[in-house]
Amino acid sequence: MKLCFSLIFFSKIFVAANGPQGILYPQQSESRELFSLDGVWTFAISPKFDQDIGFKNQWYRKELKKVSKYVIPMPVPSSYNDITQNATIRDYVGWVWYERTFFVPARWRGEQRVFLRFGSANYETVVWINGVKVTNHSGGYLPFVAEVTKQLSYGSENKVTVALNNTLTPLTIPQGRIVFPNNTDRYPPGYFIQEYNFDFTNYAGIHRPVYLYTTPRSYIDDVTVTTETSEDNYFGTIRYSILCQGCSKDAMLYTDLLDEDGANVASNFGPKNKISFKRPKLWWPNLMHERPGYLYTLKIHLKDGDVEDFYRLKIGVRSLSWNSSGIFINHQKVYFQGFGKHEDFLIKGRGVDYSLIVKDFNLINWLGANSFRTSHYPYAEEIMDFADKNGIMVIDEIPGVGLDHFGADLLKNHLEAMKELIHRDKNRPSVVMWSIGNEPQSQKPEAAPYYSQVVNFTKLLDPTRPVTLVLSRGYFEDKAAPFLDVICFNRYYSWYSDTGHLELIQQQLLNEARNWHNKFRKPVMMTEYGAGSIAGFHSDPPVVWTEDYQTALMKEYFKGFDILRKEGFFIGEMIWNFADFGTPQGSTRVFGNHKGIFARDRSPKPAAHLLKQRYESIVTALK
Ligand code: BDP
Repeated sequence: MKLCFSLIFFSKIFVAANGPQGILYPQQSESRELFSLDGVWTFAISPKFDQDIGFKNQWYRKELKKVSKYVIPMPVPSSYNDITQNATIRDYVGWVWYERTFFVPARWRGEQRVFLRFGSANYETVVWINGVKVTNHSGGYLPFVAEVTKQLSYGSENKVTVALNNTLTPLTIPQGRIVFPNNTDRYPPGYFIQEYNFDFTNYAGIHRPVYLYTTPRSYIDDVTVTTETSEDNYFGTIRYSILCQGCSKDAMLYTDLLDEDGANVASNFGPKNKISFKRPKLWWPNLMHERPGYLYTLKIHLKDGDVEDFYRLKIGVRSLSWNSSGIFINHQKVYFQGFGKHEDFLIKGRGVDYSLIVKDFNLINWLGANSFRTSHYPYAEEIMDFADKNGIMVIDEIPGVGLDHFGADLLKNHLEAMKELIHRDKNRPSVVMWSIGNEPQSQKPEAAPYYSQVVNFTKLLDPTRPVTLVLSRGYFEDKAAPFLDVICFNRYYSWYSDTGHLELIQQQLLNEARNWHNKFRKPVMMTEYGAGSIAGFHSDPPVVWTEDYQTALMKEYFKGFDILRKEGFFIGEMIWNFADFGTPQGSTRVFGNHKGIFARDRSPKPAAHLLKQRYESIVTALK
């Protein structure tokens, strides 16, 4: 096998465009207009062996239907993989093209700015407005924005063109490789496959909403908020700093803190200040308070001569701290009862879908869960908003899944992804921990300097949250754990190892969790355990793949968790997975991964009822 990456797939090297520094979620306000570009776009793939044709022939200056033979409608937001009946599109690796037209009102001409913002697109994206390049972005799960004021035509029709490439290489986050088998007896010339070391479909497309929005010439570009509470939670303090663009030195900033009924709680002014007040309504995790997820609104008002801008940011007031045995919110120790999830559904793949978001949060509440991990990449802002307002604690994970071969170039991309994630999610009360990756080859000596740098960088950007890395190598060989605040580990006793031997689970779980804690003296949490079950498969005594085996296995883990919790350092359990999900085809995957407690369509398996009983009993025991 010959490994070849980047050459044909990333033959264009793009210099990052200068843009705004903030990535605030767009909103309508007294001074801003918001216009969605979601809907049905025009779509075409590039010919397999002429990947650069769209760039060479400047497709962005023309209409796609005039330059490509096969142009089809494509929904945005959505993955493109499962939309057609065409296996070439489902499995496509390389450059695809999207295009749509839209009108820009004449009233937008003049004294304002217009921005174009993508919630995410996987992986490498280039964007043109009316044939002029306005931005490019690398990375599949984070937003990017470009000012397009000068490129738009006002009071007339405009065109946006997007080129998107889903190729993963050893330098992308996550990594992948393009393999050209050189056995001509078995493969035609030029045949290649995309391989990657993770267990979920590398869905591709414009996955999250696309917005056009306006701001005044001087505008609020970014806000950073941190909060704390006094030891007895009687005082709350909010510290904020606000970044303006285009402002004169006389510009003034005013802030109002509004409660959920819109009543003013406190006011202040200036770009950097604090608001302290008595008896704050705190942001509590679900089930730790009768009113979890309380959110205030920080209303920001910029006045620069005649120009005014308004932005409203939802914030939760809470303290967050940690030590060698736990994480504390508002000075109370928390126990994580949740799961790993995926952004995954039939037809849309990873595309944002409000019906699915609301359904999933209904299920999260039904289960009595208080947390999830954004395994194995940052989730949509639309999902994170629900976590904030439902009091669901989030372990916010970067797409550094299954990393191997730790070099300087990979590190650069990893740090950039961390920077963008923190930039996007820094103000969210639900985010209580950063996860800098999942199951890397952390036994390798190079993993030590690599992860020490990722942790240091993360702490530099955000000293207010603990940092973890989800580990799968043994405590005796792992090189990354010393740098972490919390040890998260994944293990599949009696599934991948000692398959069928439920009687070994407790012993293995207890020994391993204790060993992690004894060696590193940090809080320990299990972020994955579970078993696959096909809905409708049964046996007694249970055998693997039946629903009975899944529940029998869970009961053994629960016994172990109960013992560990009493020892003080064990801070949480997250089952793998919330729901069945799509994976690449493989002989160990039966139409996807079936470790969900819900099927992919969200119908509950017996495991969901059992988990609900467990999570409810943990809460009752606390009362
Ligand atoms: C773990 C991975 C997760 C997989 C899971 C499994 O972290 O992404 O889906 O195994 O095999 O190692 O089900």
